[in-house]
Amino acid sequence: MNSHSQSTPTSALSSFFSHHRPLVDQALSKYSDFSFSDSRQHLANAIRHSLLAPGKRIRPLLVLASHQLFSDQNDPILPYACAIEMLHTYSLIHDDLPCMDDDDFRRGLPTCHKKFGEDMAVLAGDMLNTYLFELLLTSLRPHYPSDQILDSLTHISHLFGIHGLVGGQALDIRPLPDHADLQHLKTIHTLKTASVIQASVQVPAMLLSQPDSVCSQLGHFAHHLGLLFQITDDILDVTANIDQLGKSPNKDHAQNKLTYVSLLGLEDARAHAEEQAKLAHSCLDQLSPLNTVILSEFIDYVLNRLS
Ligand code: GRG
Repeated sequence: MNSHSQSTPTSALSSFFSHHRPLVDQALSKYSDFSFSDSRQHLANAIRHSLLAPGKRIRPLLVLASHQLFSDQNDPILPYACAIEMLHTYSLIHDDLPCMDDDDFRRGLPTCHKKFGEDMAVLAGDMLNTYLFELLLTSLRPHYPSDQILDSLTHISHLFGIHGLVGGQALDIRPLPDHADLQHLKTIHTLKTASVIQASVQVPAMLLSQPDSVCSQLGHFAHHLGLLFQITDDILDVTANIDQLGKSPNKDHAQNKLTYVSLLGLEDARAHAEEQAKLAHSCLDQLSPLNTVILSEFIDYVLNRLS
């Protein structure tokens, strides 16, 4: 890691976080404010338990930072920022289930199935994964052209399915013994982790009708940031404690999982993180003269994060 290892973001990013995180949290609370007089309220409570738990909100904040490259308005893109957090939360709820990673704690709280039962946890994930599309279809139309909305929804449904998040998870939980190499690890995390970060960064530019060259350069940036995020996740699994992680540490090690640390060792994993950070910075350089200061500080924040 850099010699100035730190847990708090640097100055421009820290004021960006303190201004924008409450916007995301308030909007998430508004969009999940369901009220039923029957047992669906139990499901609504399960959804809010996981969605409003204190996550870092990295993906929705990336959505807002990317939108601000081209627009000074946050309100039109807030539903998309929330949709990405809903997608991410659904994946965490399902990943924590006994049939997958089997975790008891997440975001410093009992996991969804521990508090509400496995049945409700499955449904909470299902609901978030469906509801996010309803939210997007009902809230983006006044602000963005229909063609751009359709292209964006096509793009994200691809990134969230078998060619992205879900496919990466399948590869991760059913590893083939002869595939334990760096190339395979990169494939898993390009699909599982980087695809959601790519959706966060690229879609604001797509909705705002930016040229293909800009959208794809943002995609390259997000790919490297996503891999960086995963490498630091693997490092934190063996170096951080339960208070920093909000979940049990050493899970990957205990489950004998293929990770950057198990494959390369801690030192080489750190060198790989530095390399991905460098590549992400060089992608941003290609976006000149756009003001990429916040995205650039995001890279250093992810590289040096302690939670
Ligand atoms: C079940 C389809 C499906 C996918 C699961 C989320 C996931 C995919 C796996 C969890 C394990 C893991 C290490 C994923 C990659 C990194 C990741 C998503 C870490 C958690 O994200 P943070 O640190 O969490 O941003 P918070 O709680 O801060 O939002």
